[in-house]
Amino acid sequence: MLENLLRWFQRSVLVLAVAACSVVLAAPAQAHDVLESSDPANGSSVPAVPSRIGLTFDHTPMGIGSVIQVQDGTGTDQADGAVTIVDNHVTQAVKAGAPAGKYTVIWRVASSDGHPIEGTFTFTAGSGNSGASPSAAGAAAGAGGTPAGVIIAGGAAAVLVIGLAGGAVLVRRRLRNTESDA
Ligand SMILES: [Cu+2]
Repeated sequence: MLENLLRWFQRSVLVLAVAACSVVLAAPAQAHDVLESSDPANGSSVPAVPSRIGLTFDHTPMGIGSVIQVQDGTGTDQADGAVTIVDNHVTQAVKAGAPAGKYTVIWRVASSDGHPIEGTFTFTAGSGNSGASPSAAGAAAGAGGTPAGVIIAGGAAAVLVIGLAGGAVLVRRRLRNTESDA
């Protein structure tokens, strides 16, 4: 009778753990971030190369592995300094003196669910970037917030620990019963 109960409990813990893991795996697919807009907009013509490129996502990407290349017409990367993420806005400074012409922006960021996402867009600038580089100010601002994936994983781990602790108590009780029976 007690053995059956223990077996049932062990199975419950296993089911619970598997369920917790599938929540962890299922949640990310729904939370995959999407690029909502860019500045300059894809395919647009602007009077001059802007001093920074802006990307707006529907969620705040994680502050890891972000790369934004700003390639001029010759394929030279005119990006200046690191990518800056503030809320759902991702910014890349452009080198002062970046020439006029067609640009291709190649971006890659870590979605808030941890998946890498990437894309490209283009714009054409009538003249070069004459402004001072804002990269020093941009680099000071870091990414903030706790990634949702970390919270979910923490919750799953807590469920697992509670389940294992419960199982250990049952096993101990069962051992004590076995001893008193003997
Ligand atoms: Cu995803």
